[in-house]
Amino acid sequence: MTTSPEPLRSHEAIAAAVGEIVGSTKVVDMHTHLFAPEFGSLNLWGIDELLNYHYLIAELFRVSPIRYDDWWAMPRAAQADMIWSELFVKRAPISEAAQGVVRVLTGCGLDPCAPDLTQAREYYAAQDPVAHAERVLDMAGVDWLVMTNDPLDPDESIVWLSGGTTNARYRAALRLDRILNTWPDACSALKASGYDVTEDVSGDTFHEGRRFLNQWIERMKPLYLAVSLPSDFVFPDESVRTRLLRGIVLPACLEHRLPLALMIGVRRQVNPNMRLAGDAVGRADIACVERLASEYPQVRCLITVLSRENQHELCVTARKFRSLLPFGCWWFLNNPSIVREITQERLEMLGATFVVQHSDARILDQLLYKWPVSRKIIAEALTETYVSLADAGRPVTEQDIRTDARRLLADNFKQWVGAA
Ligand code: FIX
Ligand code: ZN
Repeated sequence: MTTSPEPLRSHEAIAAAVGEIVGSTKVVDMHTHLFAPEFGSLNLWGIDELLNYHYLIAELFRVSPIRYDDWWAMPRAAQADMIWSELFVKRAPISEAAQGVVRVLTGCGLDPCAPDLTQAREYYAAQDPVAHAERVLDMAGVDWLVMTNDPLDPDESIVWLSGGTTNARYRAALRLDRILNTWPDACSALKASGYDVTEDVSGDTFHEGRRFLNQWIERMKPLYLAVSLPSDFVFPDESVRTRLLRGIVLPACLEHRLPLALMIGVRRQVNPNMRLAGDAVGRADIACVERLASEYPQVRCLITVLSRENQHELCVTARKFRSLLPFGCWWFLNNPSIVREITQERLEMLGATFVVQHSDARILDQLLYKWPVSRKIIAEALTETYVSLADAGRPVTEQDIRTDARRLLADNFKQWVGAA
């Protein structure tokens, strides 16, 4: 594609160029819960999975009086039928997650007003999983993506032990939640696999924990280590988590030159009846991130925070520590109104030195709505930014826009993790 060196003179010209460039720039989706086709049943796709997304399950419980136990006892197809009936047929599907399903259906030429799922099921039954995955990634403009890989998940570890994936469009991120958030469980699992660790983090625990991580880093070749942390996360303190961070995780990051992704602000299982849909949000203390960044300036951290109220503080903290790379609008923040606000704020405070968005997709086909929706808002925020710059007297060219779009959608992350 040729890029004109001429300054863009009007609001309309800037908006058109930004829309075209942001719409066509290939994305690296740096945090998803997707799996390559080799992972078999962990690779979720198709209409039944789309409807059983935990965002939509939460919305079902708002409109249906069904008892939680009755819901979880239902077969998956019947659950999908019920979500379709309640959220798409009886009501206009206006929420962001529901609109997403509508976008996927219309994008595939399917009827979003269908009375049931017959047509959609027939369509998906005719797809080959590998070819479908390639096509979805191409249609969404996703160059490649990063999975979330838990070495202590038995279903997943079996696949890694037999070779993992050779698909270059799916890269690994080694997830540390079980180790850093539920150490007693992780400790039992490690012991059962022959690692000499103790629940009170004594003896050889650090050495053995490092041995475990070294083996899984070798096996998965992750681009980064990752953990989600509660809103009451404190660093440093006397907790097991701080000891494991200092004794195992941060040294592993330093030794292997791997970034650490910190996703802070979740309050897990405030309603356990809702299972995966039962997590909530809380405001975190960003001073903990400052202390971690001060103590470990060599560890490059990817960082996202779940509370809207923490976003401004995160920008300020990133301005103070070059080892921090803010990323994405996570989970409850991934709604157009909030993505717009956060993206604008980050552009104003950080320029193009952050990762503008990740999809967090759990179902492959979600890429077909999450990315187009995000791209549109990112384009609007960038247009406003460049119009203001032009207004200040610095003309903007297509080359400026192309470079920034690449940085925000792919290059900043690639550089951070050292990916070619
Ligand atoms: O911890 C995470 O990575 C979260 O993104 C998920 O656990 C969460 O359930 C989710 O799907 C958010 O979009
Ligand atoms: Zn996630």
